[in-house]
Formats: sequence, structure tokens, C-alpha cells
Amino acid sequence: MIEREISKLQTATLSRIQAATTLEELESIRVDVLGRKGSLGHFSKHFLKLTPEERAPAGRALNTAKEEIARAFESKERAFADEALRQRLESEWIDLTLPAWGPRPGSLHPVTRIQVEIEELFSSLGFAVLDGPEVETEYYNFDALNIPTEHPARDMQDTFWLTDGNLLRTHTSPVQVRGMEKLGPPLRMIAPGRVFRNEEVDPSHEHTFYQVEGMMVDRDVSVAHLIYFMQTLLSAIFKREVKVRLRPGYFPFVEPGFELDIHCLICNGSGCPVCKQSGWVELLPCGLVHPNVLRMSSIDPEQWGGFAFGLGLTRLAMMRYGIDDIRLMQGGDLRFLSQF
Ligand code: 2NL
Repeated sequence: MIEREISKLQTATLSRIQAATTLEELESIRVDVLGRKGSLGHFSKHFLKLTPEERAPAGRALNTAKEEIARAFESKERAFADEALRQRLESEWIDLTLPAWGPRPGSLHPVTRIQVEIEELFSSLGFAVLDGPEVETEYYNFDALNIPTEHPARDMQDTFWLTDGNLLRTHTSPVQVRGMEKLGPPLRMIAPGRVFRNEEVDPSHEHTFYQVEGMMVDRDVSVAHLIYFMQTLLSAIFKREVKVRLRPGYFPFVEPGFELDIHCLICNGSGCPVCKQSGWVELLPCGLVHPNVLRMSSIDPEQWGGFAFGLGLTRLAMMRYGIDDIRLMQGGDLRFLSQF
């Protein structure tokens, strides 16, 4: 009986399908049974030998078997697909209740940090914090500061001159000149900011750097006041005693003028590129404001006197953080910046 044979094949195939564990296995069963040389096809050939009466029930049995087997394949395939999806969902599961990373916090540049500290210190001492243009006139940058025409700072080698006769400020003094004009005496002010010099760049020279200048104008201001404020400033910055030395120094805008040097904090005085092997770093030029400078800004030097100083913020930050190459400061390298 061919129907029985078909039914046996159907049962066997259904259990093979049921037992299959992979898609590949399922495919090989499909080839075995439904393929061109498969076992079901084999029955079709036998049909030729059947009588017409035998053919109808055998055909029905064959069709039923084909349908059942096809349904079983379909449902097994669906089961495989469901399982694959379940496994994917399992492995790709994320916990949506975890807190987000949030924005990566940035940090202040070492120069900015020192600048903010100095601004806070001087604010607490009654000084105004002033800002001013980076492109200046020759008058504010040089003439008003008693810097003579033949002074080397005016040379092309030292100053970035613009084609219109203006220049990139070489110090923040022009901000103080503007401050004297605007505020009038008595006054206390500091002027932090970016300045520019036409320098050959090396580990201790940059064309762009930061400084803060400060000035106090009042009645009877003396070198004693100057020294008091400079000591207050340095102990606040270094949070410890630093060795200093005071030498006479010449600056056209002060008289008398001083060079205040500190013992090099990088090499502890033994000599390094930053202190040019001397063990000392020029840190704080200062002095009493020159009468000509006061007069040019409409302050009567007979009535008023003042002290002034200029502090290199960039060099100070290098001292504070032990940075031995000034080029790192403007380099924008995140490996450097993210350390602060
Ligand atoms: C420097 C310069 C100093 C001043 C700057 C100053 C400004 C005015 C009047 C008088 Cl408007 N003085 N500034 C005074 C002494 C020294 O230093 O290049 N420092 C890094």
C-alpha cells in the first residue's frame, strides 16, 4: 500500500523536523524529502504504475503529506527565528535606567586659573579689574608710557605692527593708561590679558602670552607700599615662602624701577632652561610710576604718586605647575590641557 509508505515517510519526516536543532539541519531534511531526488519525488514516479482507482487516494495521501511537511518546516523555521531574536534581545539588552555619562567636564587653562586667583586677591584689596583692546595705538602702547622713540621695544623685531600704524599691544600697560584717564586718582587697578611680541619661539619664548599689570595711585605712595603688595601677591600665589631678590631695573614708565626675581621653582636653583641656568627667574618688574606717565594721563605728580608692577602670568603658571616648555601653553594639546 503506497498510502502507508507515504504516511510512514510523513511521520518520520515530521519527527526529523521536530528534532532538528539548526537551520542547516532543517535544510538538509528539506533536500532529502522534497528535493529533486528526494523521497517524496520518488513516490510520484511510482504513480505511473498505479491503476486509476489506486491513484486518487494515493494522490490525496501525497498531497496531505506535502502540506503537513511544509507546515512543519514553516513552524520550525519560525521557531528558529523566534529563538534567534530572543537570543539577540538577550545579548543586546541595555539598562535604560543607568544614569547617562553626561557632558565631559572641561577644565580651566593653567593660565586662567592663576589669573582668576590674582583677580580675586586684588579685588579683595580694593583693586578694579580692567580689560582693554588687544589692538592698540602707538600712543597708548608707547608714548603715554614714556617709552622713547628710540626704545628697542618700538622696533619691528619686538612689536607686531599693523599696516595702519596700530599694533598688537606688547603689554597690558595701555589698559592702565586708559584706566588712569577714566578713573582718575586715587585708584587701584589691575589689567590682566593677552599680549604679543615678535619673538623667536623656543622653550621659554612665545609670541603670545599673558600678563597682569597692576597700579595703585594715591597720596604718599612709597616703595614700602610696593614691597608690601608684592609680598602679599607672591605668598598668595605660591602659598608658601619663596626666595626673592630685588635689583634695580630700568623701565621708562617707572622711577625708581626694580626687578624682583624669584628662586627658580622648576630646578630649585640648580639651573634649567627656564631660568637659563641662573637659578633665578625674572618674575616681577615693578617701580614707582614715572611722573611723566602720571602727567600724560592728567594726574598731577605733585599731588599723587603710585606704584606699578607687571607680572608674566604665563611664566608664573609654568613655575606653579612645573611646565618646562612655554609652547605647551598655546599648543592646544588635550593630553596637556586635561591634566589641569
Ligand atoms: C612687564 C612690565 C612693569 C609696569 C610694568 C606700568 C604701567 C603703567 C605705568 C607704570 Cl601705565 N608702570 N607697568 C611697571 C613696572 C614694571 O613690567 O613687561 N612685566 C612683565
